Amino acid sequence: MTTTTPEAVGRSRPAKAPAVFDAAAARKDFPILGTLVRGKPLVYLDNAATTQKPRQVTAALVGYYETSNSNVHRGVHRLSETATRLYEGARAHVAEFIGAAEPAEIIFVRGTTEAINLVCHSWGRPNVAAGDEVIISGLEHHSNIVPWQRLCEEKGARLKVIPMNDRGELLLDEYERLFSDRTRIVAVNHVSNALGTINPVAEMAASAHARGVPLLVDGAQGLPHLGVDVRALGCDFYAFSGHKMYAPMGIGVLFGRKELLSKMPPYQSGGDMIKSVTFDRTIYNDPPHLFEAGTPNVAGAVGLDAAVAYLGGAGQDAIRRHEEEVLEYATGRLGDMEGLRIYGTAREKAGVISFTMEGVHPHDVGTILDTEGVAVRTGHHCAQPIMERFGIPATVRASFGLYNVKADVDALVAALGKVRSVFR
Ligand code: 7TS
Repeated sequence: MTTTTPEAVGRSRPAKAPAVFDAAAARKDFPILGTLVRGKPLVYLDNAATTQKPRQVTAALVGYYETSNSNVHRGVHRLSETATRLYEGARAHVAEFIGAAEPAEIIFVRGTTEAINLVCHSWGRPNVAAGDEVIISGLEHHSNIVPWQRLCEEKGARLKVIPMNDRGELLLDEYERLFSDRTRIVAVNHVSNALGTINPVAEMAASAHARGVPLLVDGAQGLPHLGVDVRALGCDFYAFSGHKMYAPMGIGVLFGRKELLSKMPPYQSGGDMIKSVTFDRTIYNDPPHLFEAGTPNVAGAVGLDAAVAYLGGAGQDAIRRHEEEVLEYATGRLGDMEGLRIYGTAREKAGVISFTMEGVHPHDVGTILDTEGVAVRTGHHCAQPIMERFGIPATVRASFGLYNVKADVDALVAALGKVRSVFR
């Protein structure tokens, strides 16, 4: 028998977040960090790909399924009311967490990829025509390139790309010059998953708005490291994935300003996005439901809600300071290693170190690190244009989460020493 009540599922947030983040204590919330990989303690440094989940999130998932599981928005029975309250409660908490004006500005989707596709489909198709222009940056993940490229191909529009310098920073003068009277939207990431660059999105939004152009932020890597206040950023759309912020896979969010959402046609069609249907005519529902056709990922939303409570309770500013410290330590230690080159040396950086080792293919580095229990990502990180910009096929990427500590960096450096000894 479980003792969790439906009302207890999801959240417990202290009144005030502490000023300092206690990573050692937080590690105890993540059971996977206590496991062995290939006989060695796991050193998890692949957080940009996905983060691990704290007990608070997995307990919320189990609690939901054991006490409250039901479909939402359709039953009069008790469980359906509870599930609906939890789902809509999650929406309200996410809205509050990111500073949205109201819950209706939060659309639940599968993740960042779906959020960007939704905007391309429902905002892009009606608003981008032949000869128009879309601005993205050279730092984008494929999921903020390919949907825009397809839209431009379909419409006969032009994709313009903001270049970067050798540190991996966007050239803002060039950005200003890319605007024309045909610019329809700007889409840029908050933090680069391949280089860690933090982009000045508030400034970039102000430039776009001065010309009457909306701006979408791909926040997949922004929210987990920096937190976000969408009103302070001044963005029109902000997309993020639950699984990169300690929540389950398969749930994500598109924030959209109400003014834009209210003018957008549906994305997918089916149940829940309608008010009434006859064979002659369908009357659509209002946002956010208009964009959430079909049974949603209710458990995912409950898990996301728990992750939001977890991050809110720990305090995103405190988490950010802790991660900055670990990143700085790692940059120093890796920077001291002979034959190791770091890609992405922006002045404003978060969460990521991409590097190569002279004479060793990144995949070989990753494979040897794995034998030491150290999990990193190797490859192009779904950002091939960045690799092309630097003239390399791939990098090794260590990416940090809130539970990483300096000892993880020491383990990485020791394992890289092993790589060196094998390839000497
Ligand atoms: N945008 C950025 C900046 C990302 O880093 C990613 C995923 C996505 C969009 C797509 O997110 P999804 O949840 O819809 O897949 N990035 C990575 C990565 O760096 N390694 O694996 C996935």
